[in-house]
Amino acid sequence: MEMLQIVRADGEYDSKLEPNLRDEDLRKMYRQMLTVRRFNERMLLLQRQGRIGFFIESTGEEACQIGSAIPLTRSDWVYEGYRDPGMCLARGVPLKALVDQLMANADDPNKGRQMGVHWGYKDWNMVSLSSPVACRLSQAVGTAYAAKIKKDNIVCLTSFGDGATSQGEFHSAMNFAGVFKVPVIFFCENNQYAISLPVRRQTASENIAVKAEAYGFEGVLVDGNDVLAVYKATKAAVDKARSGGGPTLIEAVTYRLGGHSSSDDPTKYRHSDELELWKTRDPIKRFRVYLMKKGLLTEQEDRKVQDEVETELVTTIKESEKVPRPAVSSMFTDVYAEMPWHIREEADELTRERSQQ
Ligand SMILES: Cc1ncc(C[n+]2csc(CCOP(=O)(O)OP(=O)(O)O)c2C)c(N)n1
Repeated sequence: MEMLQIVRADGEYDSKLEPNLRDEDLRKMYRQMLTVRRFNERMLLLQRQGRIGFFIESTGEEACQIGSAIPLTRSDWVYEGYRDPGMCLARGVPLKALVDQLMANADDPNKGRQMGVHWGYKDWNMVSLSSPVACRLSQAVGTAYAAKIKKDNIVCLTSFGDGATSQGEFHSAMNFAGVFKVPVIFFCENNQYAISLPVRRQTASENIAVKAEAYGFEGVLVDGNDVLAVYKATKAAVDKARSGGGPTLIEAVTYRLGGHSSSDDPTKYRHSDELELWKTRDPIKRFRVYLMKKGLLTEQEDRKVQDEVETELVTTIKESEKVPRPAVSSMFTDVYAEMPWHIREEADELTRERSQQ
């Protein structure tokens, strides 16, 4: 199986394969990838300073996140992963909403109730993330199948890691999607590790994309550090799903440059040589060179974008930190349409106790 690559690690590109994107779209993609990179760096620092509780980095996986989200429309549905803040941004979720989520403050649309990095933005059709590995796959298949029955012209994309492909749920979701020709895109960000377990211990198959064959639909292997290749593969899968052609499994080959989470030390289980090799394949560096070769970015413009992204982040963090925690009373709301008596009793008791403190 050949891997789709349009822009090589050194920024050279195959003009015959370039997707049809406007100059302003390409510049926007670059800016969004940069935002994800700086967001990751800053949030990890905030975690180390005790200003947020927990964080999961996605440094190195920016092309996967941006390239896969752009081909979707606003009415499509996304079951994103914790390593997909860029998918949120590319769908239009404001940066502040991401920072609010991590700060668990009152402006967070989910009112601070979810675990950090468990994104979920109803207004952008991004479903609140469930932690168990691979459980999003069948949720996405269910949503896409329902849309098919209702004849809603939407597709559903779900993103997951290489580790998820060893779960039974991966098999169930892929099998159901194949049999019922469900309009779903399985987007596997193969970042080479499931916490400390390398992908070679995950499967004996030549790759993950090839597994789609067993379920009767197409599997596509793509360079996950090449944003144009990710875009092109996802766009084709989205168009196919929307026109009734059923599911696609996309394996985007990438690398997690950081740890699994803010609680992990990757030097314990992987060699620095490997890390250094993957740094030479950096998705942002190569896209920058590509844009410069195309005459769409100068050194000066690059510095300006970098500064703007940095300023936006700093301002956003300041704003989010000013927002108070959600009101304690909010923990009793949103569970039932009408509050039942036993919850009312608990809420009243808490109010009484707090007023006596
Ligand atoms: C069913 C289940 N088992 C174990 C865990 C603990 N866990 C959280 S993330 C993770 C690794 C997932 O790896 P992968 O699917 O490759 O995604 P990545 O984190 O690399 O993006 C594990 C084992 C879990 N959340 N759910």
